[in-house]
Amino acid sequence: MSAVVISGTGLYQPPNIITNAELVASFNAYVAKYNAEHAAEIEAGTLTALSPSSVEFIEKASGIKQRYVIEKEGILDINRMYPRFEPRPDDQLSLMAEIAVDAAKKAMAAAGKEGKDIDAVICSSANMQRAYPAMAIEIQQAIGARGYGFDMNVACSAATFALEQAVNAVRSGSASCVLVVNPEITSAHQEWKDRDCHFIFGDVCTAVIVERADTATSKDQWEVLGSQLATQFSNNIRNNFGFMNRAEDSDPTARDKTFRQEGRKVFKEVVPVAAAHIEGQLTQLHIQPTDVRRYWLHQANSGMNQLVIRKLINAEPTQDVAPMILDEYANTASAGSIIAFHLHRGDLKAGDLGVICSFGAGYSVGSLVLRKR
Ligand code: CO8
Repeated sequence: MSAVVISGTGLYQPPNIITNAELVASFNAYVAKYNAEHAAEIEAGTLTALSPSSVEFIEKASGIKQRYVIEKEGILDINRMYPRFEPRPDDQLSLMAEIAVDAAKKAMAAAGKEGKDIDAVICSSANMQRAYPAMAIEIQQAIGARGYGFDMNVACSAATFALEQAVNAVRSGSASCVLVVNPEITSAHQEWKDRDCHFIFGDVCTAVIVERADTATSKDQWEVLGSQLATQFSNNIRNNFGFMNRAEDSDPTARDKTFRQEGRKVFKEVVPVAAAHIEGQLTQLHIQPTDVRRYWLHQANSGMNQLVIRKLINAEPTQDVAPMILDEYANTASAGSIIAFHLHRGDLKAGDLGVICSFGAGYSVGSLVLRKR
């Protein structure tokens, strides 16, 4: 049986940046307007005044300095505060497929593959643009791939969970070369009016090629030594938007129909789970955490990643051991650990070990142990 390798990655980066200063200026203008418009109710105690956000808080609490977004004006418009996208006719490539195709073509070029070489497409992200047909099948057609495609969603762990499906498909022989794409248009389901989370997310798309080692021609190959997935139900990160909303006569614009979380609980509960998950997987593979040359971790909060690394290697986390891309990209849901892997692996040598690990809503944790060939 041939080994299974990751032989190429690609990244779509949106054209617009929103800095923390721009975001906070817009948010605070919205707060001032809201408080002025509701002054009487606030005075009477029937409404609570909104509090302003601050750049200092955002950078200290999260490590985020800016985010990329596909559309910026609608988000910063205090009378709207979400992106403005033109609806597209059914015969035009949908936006989610478009960014996925962009990232996919870059990953295919890196792996030396054409559409005809790919026989499975998995589109996996924290939210899908539509219910059906599957985004993956539209992407499959757009890149000229063979075989089959399907969508899946495990929120922030969507990429690692999809990679395990890709690895298993190649191992079992149901596919020989799989494209995994993670188009994350988080700006459309982020809650930009909520001070607790308005700074967290950014848009992006990542793509990964997984194939049999004996078909791989890329100079940059990463053997997948193992993958491990775990889930445990929690309501601490939740979004109730869905096809039942209409039948339940619930308001599709209500607060529970966009991203919401108990951030502090998530922080406390997920760090030990993620560290134990990685350690457990490494133990099974007879690898010490300190033998791992690089950890490409989920990018939700710089403090979280520092704690995970400290628990694992009992040393100060450095950019060399666990590179952070959060400051530039913010939290990009499932794509974060893959962006880190995409941007920060060129200096590793044959034989070096690395771990990709995601953690987030579900709760969910997914990890892959890789060895540079
Ligand atoms: N500006 C100024 N002050 C603020 C702000 C703000 N914007 N927000 C809160 N504060 C204040 C609070 O009011 C509070 O004040 P006080 O102490 O007086 O009560 C104080 O700051 C501290 O507030 P918190 O306790 O909420 O702040 P934390 O230190 O916990 O930091 C974080 C908040 C950054 C959110 C932090 O808790 C965190 O990062 N937690 C981890 C979250 C995480 O990893 N979540 C994963 C989500 S991603 C995922 O799983 C994928 C989901 C699907 C994608 C969805 C895409 C849209």
